Order: sequence, then structure tokens, then C-alpha cells
Amino acid sequence: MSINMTLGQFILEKQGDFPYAKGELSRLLRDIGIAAKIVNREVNKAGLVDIIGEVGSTNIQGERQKKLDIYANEQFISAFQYGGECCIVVSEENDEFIHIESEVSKDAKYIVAIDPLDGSSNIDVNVSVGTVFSIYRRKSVDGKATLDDILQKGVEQVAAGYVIYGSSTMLVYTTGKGVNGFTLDPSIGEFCLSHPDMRIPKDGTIYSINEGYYTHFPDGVKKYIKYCQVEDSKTNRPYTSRYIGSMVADIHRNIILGGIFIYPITASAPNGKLRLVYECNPIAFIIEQAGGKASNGYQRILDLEVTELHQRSAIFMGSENMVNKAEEMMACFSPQQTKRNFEGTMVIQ
Ligand code: AHM
Ligand code: MG
Repeated sequence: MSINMTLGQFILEKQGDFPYAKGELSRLLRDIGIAAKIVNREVNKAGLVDIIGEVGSTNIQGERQKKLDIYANEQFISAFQYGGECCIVVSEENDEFIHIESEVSKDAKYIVAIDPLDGSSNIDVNVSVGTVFSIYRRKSVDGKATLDDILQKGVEQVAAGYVIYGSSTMLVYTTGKGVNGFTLDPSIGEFCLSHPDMRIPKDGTIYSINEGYYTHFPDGVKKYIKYCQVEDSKTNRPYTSRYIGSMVADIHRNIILGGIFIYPITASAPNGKLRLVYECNPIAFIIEQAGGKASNGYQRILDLEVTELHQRSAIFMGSENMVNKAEEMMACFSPQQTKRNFEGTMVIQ
């Protein structure tokens, strides 16, 4: 049986794409791959909670059981600490950014933004969850990196990716030269190249949005949903509605099959729910690199100004033609003016 190229081999081979690369980014990606395998092991055991103990209880080895998202956060941070290629981590799990201080990371020039376990409420019901990561080069050249180093637009990302812990576990990433997917082969404990050069279809027939909040959506989104549901044989409508509630899983499916994922502003999330730095930007980078489009309904996600670590944004992303259509509806029925009114003081009829 032939073995596919492993993630480690692939990363090394691709280092040649960057003539001045010294291997730091390659090592950082490798560290993410290692932490992902450890997280995968624990996610797979999640159903055994009655055997190994509830969160907060003490297990048979006398260790306190941790929530998996906290556990995942610790695994990634310690992988960065040991690896030494990252100076700052921004994580959904931490209010403030974290300086990675270790002997080996003194001159580290990369910044990682991460959502260690996105959709973690799905774990209890055995539904796929994910990790989302984004890598930037720090702007300052010496001294301790600061908030200014972090607040970069998505377009500045040097790499981004996600891990999906699903029926199989995959790591998908880009360094700005296309998107490649690796499936974890549990028999050898390696991510193996299974989805080279992933491309999202220009058109799709899947729309993914939490329709339960329909009443609270802007008119442009309501109109787009109605458009998806109208019968039209030329455009294969009505489309199919698929919403897992785990962004990585919804996006992964839509990249492969073609579709649109929308999380707009709502009454309870007047600026959107998803976080720009470690959820929207990395996925937007992947989507664009796969040939798709990512927007906040009006503007490219990767061009949005970043002013806060945990800033939120509305997001419309996926197959280019579908996102274009949704943007058209937003421009027509929820023009920029309306959107501004929504911010902060959104009034629901
Ligand atoms: P989380 O970071 O608290 O896990 O929330 C992010 C998740 C996404 O994975 C998913 O797309 C979305 O929240 C689902 O939200 P909702 O339940 O409001 O539809
Ligand atoms: Mg999240």
C-alpha cells in the first residue's frame, strides 16, 4: 500500500515556495499539527465522560477533568512554548493576548490567533468541532511584541487553517498559495495529504444560516433566504439548507460541495457573533485561496480594520456567485445606511 505524503513532508517541500524562508513558519505549522493530534485524541474520548469523569471532577489518576476547550487551549499554547516560533498568542479562551516567554522563543517573529475548539457545545452531542488558526508576522522588529503587532488586517495573514474533528480528522491550511487538506491516518498517527489544491465551486446549492433567528435578520438577509427557497430550474433552486452550528464543519462541507455560510448581525449579536481575528479572517483567507469569496455583506472580510482582539463581524462566505447574490440583496434591501443604524442601537420591529 502506498502512503500519501505526510503533513510534515509537505510543509518541508513547500518551504521552497518562500526563497528566504528559514523554516520558522514550517516549524510553527508542524507544532500546530502536533497539538491538533493531541486535541483529537481527547475529543475522541469525549463520549467516555461517564467513565473518565465529569468536568470539574477528579479522575482515577487524581487529575482534575477540564473542559475540552480549555484543554485544547493549553495544548496549543504549550506547543508554541516548546516550538519557540511564536511570540504572542491571541485566543478565544483568553481575554488578553499571551506573551510566549521561553528560552527558545526570544526572537520569534510570528503571532498566532486561535480558536482552540470552536463549536465546543457540540461535543456533548457528538457533532464535529474544529480548531481555527491564523498566523501573522509581527510588525515591530525588536523588544516585546505589543497589541499594535496584533491588530493587522486579515490580508496580512501569512498562513491560516482549520482542523475539523469529525468522522475523520482533517487539517486544512493555506500559506497564500492554494489550499491543501490532510486527513489524520490513525493507524500511523500522521496527517496525510488527501485533498490537494482544494477549490470551492463557483456556484453551489447549499445555504447555511441559523434560520431560527430569521425575524431578527436584516431585510437583505431575509430576501436572500427567500431567494434560496424559490423554485427556478436554471439555478437549481430551491437550494438545500444545511446548518450544523459548528462553523468549521459547515465551511468544510461548503468548500467541498459549494455553498454559502452566513452569520449576519442579529438582535442579540448587533455586530455579528463570529470573531474577526481568529474565526472570520482565517476562514476568509482559506475561502479566497480556494477560489471563493468572504464578505461582511458589503466589504471584503480581509480588508476590515482590526481594532480589538475579540472584535466581531457579520460574515457571508463561500461560493463566489452565491456571495455576490447575497451582497446584491444586502445592497438593495439593507444598504450601508441601514447597517449603520443596526450597529449598537439595532431596532427590531
Ligand atoms: P463558539 O466560538 O462560542 O463555539 O461559537 C461559534 C459557533 C460557530 O462554530 C457556529 O457557526 C456558531 O457559533 C453557531 O452559533 P448559533 O448557535 O448562534 O447559530
Ligand atoms: Mg469560536
